[in-house]
Amino acid sequence: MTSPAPLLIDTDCGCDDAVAIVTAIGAPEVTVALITSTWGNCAANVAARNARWVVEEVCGARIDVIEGSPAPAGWKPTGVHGPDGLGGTLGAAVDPGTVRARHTARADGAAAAIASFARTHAGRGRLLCIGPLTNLAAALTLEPALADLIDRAVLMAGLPTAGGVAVDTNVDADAAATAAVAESGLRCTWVGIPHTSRILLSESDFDGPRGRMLLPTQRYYAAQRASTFGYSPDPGPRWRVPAHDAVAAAVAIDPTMAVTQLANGRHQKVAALDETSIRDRIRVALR
Ligand SMILES: [Ca+2]
Repeated sequence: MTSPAPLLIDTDCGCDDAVAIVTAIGAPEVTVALITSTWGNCAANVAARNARWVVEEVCGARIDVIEGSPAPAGWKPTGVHGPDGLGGTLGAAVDPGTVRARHTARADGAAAAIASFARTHAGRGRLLCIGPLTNLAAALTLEPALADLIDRAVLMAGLPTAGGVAVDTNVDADAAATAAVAESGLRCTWVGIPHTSRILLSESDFDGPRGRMLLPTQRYYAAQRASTFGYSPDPGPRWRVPAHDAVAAAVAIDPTMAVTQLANGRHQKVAALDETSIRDRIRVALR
């Protein structure tokens, strides 16, 4: 068996990001080498705090988390993921004391960390980007060879159409960054919302030790998403929550879980998913 592929996760750590991180850490095919945070579901510093909580408290792991650039002036989170990005479970204030600050952040930020990861793991490193693409676009500028150094980047985002039509939150949030990534020579797999929203998780998927820690975040997120996607808003046993970012994580872990179409250049977009295998993969990781 080949050694696990190094994986960097770039995340605006909200409720579905938390499931994605647990899924990736639990996968034997990859080693999560580094996590960088970005703004989106919450501010980048809150996302870093949230990711640390998932890594350390939920998974009992030790992985460096690097805080990304702050959001553009005037940006405010939608609140879909709660005031803290995790359904209110951790609180909005970023208090280093709430999660043990065992890791040293790079002073030069997330983009430099992505570039450094790419050079260290040249030809083998994979990226999983599950927030706005601000950090990745900055890394492409910082390291012109990034596209050739990275084995594959899996993005929880729809590949923008030729007309620039808005596709989903991660695409819209930083449209300039999305365009820069879409026009780059990176080997990207774009996993859009029409596919990720098909895989729904429910109460019984969270009955293991890790799942139980995430359950309050998922109940909150499920209630927020019910009206948009037509899921049950019932807070009882019928609630459902879209696995969005965890679906992209599964594709980053095992590319055979997705059937893709070549879109342009080195960019591929998902045409179909092995939904049963992806769901099973997430369930096992939550135990
Ligand atoms: Ca996300």
